[in-house]
Amino acid sequence: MALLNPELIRQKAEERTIDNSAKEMLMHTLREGIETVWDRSEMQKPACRFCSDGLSCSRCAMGPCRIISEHHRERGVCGADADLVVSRNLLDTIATGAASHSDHGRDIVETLYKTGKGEAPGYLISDEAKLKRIAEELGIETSQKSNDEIAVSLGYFLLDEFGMIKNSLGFCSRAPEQTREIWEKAGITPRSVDREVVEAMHRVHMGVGANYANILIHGLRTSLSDGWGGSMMATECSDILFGTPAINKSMVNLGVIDEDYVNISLHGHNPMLSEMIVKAAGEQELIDLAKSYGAKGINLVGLCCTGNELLMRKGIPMAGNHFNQELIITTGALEAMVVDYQCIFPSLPRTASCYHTKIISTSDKSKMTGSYHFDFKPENAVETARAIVKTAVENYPNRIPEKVFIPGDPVELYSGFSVEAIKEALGGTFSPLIDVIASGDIFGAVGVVGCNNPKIKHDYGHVTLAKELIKNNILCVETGCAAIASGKAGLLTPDAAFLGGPKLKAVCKKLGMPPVLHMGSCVDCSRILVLLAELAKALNVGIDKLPVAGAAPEWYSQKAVSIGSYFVASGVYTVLGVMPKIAGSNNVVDLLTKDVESVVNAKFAVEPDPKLAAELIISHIENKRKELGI
Ligand code: XCC
Ligand code: SF4
Repeated sequence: MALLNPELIRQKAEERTIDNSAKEMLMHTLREGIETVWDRSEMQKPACRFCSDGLSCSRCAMGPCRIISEHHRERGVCGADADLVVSRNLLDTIATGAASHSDHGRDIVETLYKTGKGEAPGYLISDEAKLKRIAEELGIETSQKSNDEIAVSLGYFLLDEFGMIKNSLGFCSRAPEQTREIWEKAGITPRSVDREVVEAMHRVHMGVGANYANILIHGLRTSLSDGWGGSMMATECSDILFGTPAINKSMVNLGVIDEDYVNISLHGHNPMLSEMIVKAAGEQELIDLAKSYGAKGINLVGLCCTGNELLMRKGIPMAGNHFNQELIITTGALEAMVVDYQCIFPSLPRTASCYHTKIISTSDKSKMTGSYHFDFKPENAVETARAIVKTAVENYPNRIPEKVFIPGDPVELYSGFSVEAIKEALGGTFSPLIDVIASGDIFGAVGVVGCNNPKIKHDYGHVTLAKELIKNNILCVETGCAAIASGKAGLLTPDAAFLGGPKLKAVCKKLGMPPVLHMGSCVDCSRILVLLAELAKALNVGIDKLPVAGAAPEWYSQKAVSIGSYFVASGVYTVLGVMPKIAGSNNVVDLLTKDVESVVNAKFAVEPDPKLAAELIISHIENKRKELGI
């Protein structure tokens, strides 16, 4: 790698990303010979065709098996055919994603419960009104109770939904009646979070599920237990603990690193960690310590979804999305990267070994070889957060000034578009939004979500799709790494309205809103579900009737598969930019891209070219508008 000439280096960086600050850093890594996700992706090529098509199975000790029809290997040792191998692999993927979101949700619910019990010093109920509102919505008596008591009851109620005594999920009643009827008829109403995931694991065991359709239908049910269960709990309880996001302004891209400060990046997913680091980093004693080392103070920056949580609630600047995580280390000005779980490259300590940066892991679920580990728990959160920030500050003198290279200027963005914030901005009711959708001033709305994946040029899928959609007067609501991509590209400001079609532009101007709304982290895709439910109920239809769609142009994670599945199961047509590992079974492909429509009135499509994906979405929205008679 280090042998590339400057022109080749520039070309390679151009091929890999459209994020300008990332481009500069990428050229830097190519010059210095620092390995990144793109290099490893190249080294993995060519990918195994059987794995890519979902045709390999290593579930049991009679295998591993590969289905190779052209060589008459039609079945694994146990007798499983292509349909079964592919569908089982997919259910495994959905269950992994649902489990990840939901286990994050459980950590938050547990923190809320312990906060009420007085066992989590340092945590507070930040949104008391929401605590009451959610408790009452779930039928919990609040009138005679203190906030702490309500937190305990609500926490207990939700923890109970992970198990199976109740066999129902409270937040499912938020879905419109018509949507719930579809679930009932299809037999996919989720019964509890853990039950669906455990049952999925049971069904993929050798000799259990042997009918691909039956397996995939359970995949939909499992994903619903994530979207309307674990993820929704994560969102709602995070709002209660840390505040419901309100519209705010901040900055994004690798340029948010400030050479004069102790820089700490917060990477991962759960705000129960990152919010505590924010508190600690605001303590005068630690700021003074940073100053005593010659820094001007402490600069916190976000990455990925925990970054989104902080951006949404606190306006903490955002360094970037998934594929910015290695590049931020190569600025040479990052004292510590604090991580919890999910989407954290296991090789980060290796990247950091070329610099002074300390990778600090905090979750006993997610220990990393080569990281500094702090055992972070609700009970010890305050002291542990302080110790982590102190470690970062004390690392400042180890910075090697000759290695510091910080690219360009950050871009301005607006975030904080929770459902509550949107409603408030509309004057306390969704009717203005419904009116502009009905009049066609907003042609439709699309949830653009998900990750980065080296199979798609970094951020190109997200940004191109969003631009095409707004050009056609379609409002984008985004979460996760997609939202960060739009932020870096300048789409999250009211000024970006000039890129929108004339009608959307006028609406954005009138309301002073961006054409692309940042609604939060990946668990906050549940905010999109709530918004859809509100719109559908106002129109007295199921979600499947709305002129809306979902898209995951650059998805990579199992969580994204779960999100895509609960979008579809909730009635939302969803276009993926990366082909899932299902091509080995025509039956599975047909079921997901055609036949599932007869069950939930929505389906998947796969289209790697974001411009063509936009065409698919526009024509879908056109059809939905016709059906609705608007
Ligand atoms: Fe991870 Fe949530 Fe994907 Fe980004 S979008 S790469 S899942 S951080 Ni959530
Ligand atoms: Fe092979 Fe069947 Fe075992 Fe899978 S479950 S490894 S297909 S024998």
